[in-house]
Amino acid sequence: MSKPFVAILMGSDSDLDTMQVCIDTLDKFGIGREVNVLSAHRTPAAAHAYVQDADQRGCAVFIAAAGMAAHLAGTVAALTVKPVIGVPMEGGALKGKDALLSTVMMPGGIPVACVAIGKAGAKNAALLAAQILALSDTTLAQRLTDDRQSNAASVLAKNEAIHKQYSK
Ligand code: RP5
Repeated sequence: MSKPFVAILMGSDSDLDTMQVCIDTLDKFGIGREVNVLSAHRTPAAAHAYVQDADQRGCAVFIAAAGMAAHLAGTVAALTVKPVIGVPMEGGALKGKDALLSTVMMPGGIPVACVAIGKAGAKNAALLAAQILALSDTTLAQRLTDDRQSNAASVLAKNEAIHKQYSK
């Protein structure tokens, strides 16, 4: 059986700058990934074909990033029963609020796990995908636990430095 991987789809190459942190975070945990620019509106047939093919090849989690009228995550979710994480892009006249609502307000029956707008969401999408994969991978689960502890230690170190510098 092929190793499970994460499929990242983004609606435009203009989303890549935001989604780079998602790619980097998956790489940090050694998670296989495929990255695609495919749009629910501009390339619907190619998006449809890719999702069905990736699903059959062992994709474990789909991450779909799109801005404006962001229908990509919902479109992917309609085509698979694998978990789909939607990342609303921070752009356009409404600064991502349009994408947030388009991604999160799915009708009952077709779930999308929607994360935050922009880079925080892109990072969390990768971490959430890793947590899903870690349900059946104890090594990955331990790496996620270690990473969480190391992040907490770094915040506490910053607290100590700032506390010393600014407290009288
Ligand atoms: C969405 O429209 C894309 O995901 C992107 O966030 C936004 C703008 O796309 P471009 O006009 O920059 O290609 O479909």
